[in-house]
Amino acid sequence: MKKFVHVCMTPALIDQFDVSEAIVVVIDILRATTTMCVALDNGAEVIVPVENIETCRSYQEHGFLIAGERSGEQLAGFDFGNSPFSFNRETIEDKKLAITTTNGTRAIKAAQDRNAKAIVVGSFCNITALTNWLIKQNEHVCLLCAGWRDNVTLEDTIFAGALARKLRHNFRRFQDTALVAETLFNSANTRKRYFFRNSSHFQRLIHLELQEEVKYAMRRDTHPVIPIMIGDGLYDISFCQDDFQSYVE
Ligand code: 3SL
Repeated sequence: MKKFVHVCMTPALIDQFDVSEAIVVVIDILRATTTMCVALDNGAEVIVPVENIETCRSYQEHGFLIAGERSGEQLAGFDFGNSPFSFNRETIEDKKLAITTTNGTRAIKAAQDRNAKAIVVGSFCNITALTNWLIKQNEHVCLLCAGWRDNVTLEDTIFAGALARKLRHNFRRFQDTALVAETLFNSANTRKRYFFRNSSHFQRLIHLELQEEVKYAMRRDTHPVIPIMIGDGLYDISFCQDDFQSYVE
């Protein structure tokens, strides 16, 4: 029997699917999960996602760099905001990073609170590596869209649809949300920029003059890394030598 793939459109709906028996893929295309993939691919040792601003700040005393935004803007006193462009080899290689974002880190926390079997991070920049890895695991999969403050967002749903379509032959859909997301992706596919342009978060980022970041977040397979939660931190999965189960249990 094939395993399920489920699309959870916002963290508010997470309780509709038992993630304790599933790999949760946290999705926040603009920009948190794109940024996390970039930072790990450029050599970050670990990324600790933190929900609360003050907790994140406290990591500074423990030798961490700290990154954070609220409503897209960098937090005062933080080393970085949430731009994928901030994390190149010079700034992040072999460094430890703690990060807090409006929705992305919150979605990771929601999956942790429900005892997800494993938590990984997805974005267009790692979609092929992630697809191949998920197919190999043969576990239930929950594609958890971070959305915006518990609302559905277009860009996360489009990505969930892209990934659900790639997984379609190896998994069964749990509910229609996977079909809805796939259908949206099919309409958007070659016109993603046009679709994104009308979305609320795109408008927010344009206001902050971050259009280059949006373009970057739409590119596929630029960072073929799989960030996986082990304890409190995200690590490049190659660190587990393909035996993630013995690390996450
Ligand atoms: O919501 C989040 O986690 C962020 O990715 C939002 S922003 O792109 O930094 O505005």
